[in-house]
Amino acid sequence: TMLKPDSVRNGNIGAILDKIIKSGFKIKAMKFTKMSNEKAGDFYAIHRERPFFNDLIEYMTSGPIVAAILEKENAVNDFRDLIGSTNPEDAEAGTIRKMFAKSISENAIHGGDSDENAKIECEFHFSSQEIF
Ligand code: FUP
Repeated sequence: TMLKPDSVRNGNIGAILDKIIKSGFKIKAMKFTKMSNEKAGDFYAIHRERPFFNDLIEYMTSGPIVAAILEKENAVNDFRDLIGSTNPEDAEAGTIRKMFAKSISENAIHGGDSDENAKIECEFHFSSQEIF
């Protein structure tokens, strides 16, 4: 996961992590970091041709984030249920995006969309020595 720059700026890191932990996810790795333009571009390479790409990169590099690796049975699906729809307007009540996100472009948190991508994203942010 990544707690995005708006979550850091708005003081929501603690509340969001509390919800994640209380939902049964175990923290395997965590860091407070800032993405470079290049790293953010690589992370969101799949969206490079989309009209919102430049705004997405500007936002994701606008301040520090919290990156973490989370462990749970059925983690990818359960985490997507916990964070809610990409657009907070469509997100279910009680989800992290409904509670903490302002808009589709500044939507508080990232979650991997498949086991395969989650593994790639773990390796994107963490070396093997940083995973416990
Ligand atoms: P998600 O998997 O829910 O994070 O959503 P996507 O991978 O579809 O989108 C990644 C990020 O691109 C979103 F978190 C925010 C941004 N985005 C927009 O700004 N506008 C859009 O219409 C779609 C996505």
